[in-house]
This record gives sequence, structure tokens and C-alpha cells, in this order.
Amino acid sequence: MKGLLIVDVQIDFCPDGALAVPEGDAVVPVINRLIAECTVIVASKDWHPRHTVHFQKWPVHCVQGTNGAEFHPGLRSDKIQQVFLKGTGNADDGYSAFEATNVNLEAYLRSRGVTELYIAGLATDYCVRASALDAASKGFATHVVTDAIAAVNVQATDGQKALEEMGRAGVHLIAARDMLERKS
Ligand code: VGL
Ligand code: ZN
Repeated sequence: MKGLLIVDVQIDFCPDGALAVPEGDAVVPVINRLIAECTVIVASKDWHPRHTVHFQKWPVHCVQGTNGAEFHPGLRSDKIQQVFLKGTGNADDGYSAFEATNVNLEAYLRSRGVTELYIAGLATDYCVRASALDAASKGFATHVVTDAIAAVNVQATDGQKALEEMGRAGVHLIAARDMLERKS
């Protein structure tokens, strides 16, 4: 069974947001097309308390219950079957969707019969990277959709380095077009 994990496509990570990822909103139309191809569709949200050690590294973003923590308005969020909230503590970063604290992502995916996981969203070099490395280490056939992600790029090459690291860990890097062609 094919599962789609949409990572952190939230207002604060899109242009004009508190921690804007360059061209972060460009992933939205691509992800909306991927949604139509998958049976199991889940999403993570960065969901921080107002005070967290995470904000010593980053500008304040995705605070629980604020507008910036909402999904990008263009995302077909009505298709999302379960949302996973992460980074919810005040002493952790919670980069990986597998660290969600409201529902256990691994158990959920297994209960829904997901073996192949497709990952898209924001940001390539943090939460996409951490989620994909966790998915691969847990034994999911893990695919990152390379034109449905965008990097923060604190250093200009961070996104590229993250892709290389994911590739070395056995994550398959595929273009949306190739995924749309191999329909389930
Ligand atoms: C993220 C930096 C800080 C992400 C979250 O979603 O990739 N990046 N918090
Ligand atoms: Zn964060």
C-alpha cells in the first residue's frame, strides 16, 4: 500500500512566513497531484510551544494554535486522513514526523498496511531529511519526491547534502512525474 507523508506544509515555512523556506509554496501544486495517487495520506505539523529550546536556533515559528502553524491554504488538506504533531515539547527539536506526540506515525502506517512511503514537503534539509532517514531505518520502502520538497539552505549546499545523505541511507529519490506514471 502506498502512503504519502506531507511534511510541514505550513504558512510559517512559506514565503512571508516566520521561517520562510525559499519557494516553499512551490511544493503545493505538486503535492496536490501526488495526493490523488495515494491511498493513505497523512501530514505532519511542526507544533511548538511558545517557549522551547528550539527557538534558540530558529526564529519563533509554528507555535501551537497560531495562524502560522496552519497548513498552506492551497494544500488539499481536506484529503489528509491523520495529522501528526511534532516538536511539541520544550526541550526537543522534533524534526522527524516519527517523533510525533499525538499519534505514533510508525504504528499508524503499519496499521493501514503502508509498505511504500512517499515523502514530500518542507524542509529538505531538516524535517524531510529526518523523517526519510527514520522511515528507511524502520524498513519502509522510502521515496522522497525531489520536486515536491524545498530546502532552508542555511548554507547554500545543505539541501543537496541532505539529498546525498538520504540516498546513501537507501532512500529512493524520484521525480513526481515518475511517481505519477507508476500508478498503484
Ligand atoms: C523545520 C527548521 C525548524 C522543518 C522545522 O520543518 O524542516 N526546520 N523547524
Ligand atoms: Zn520547528
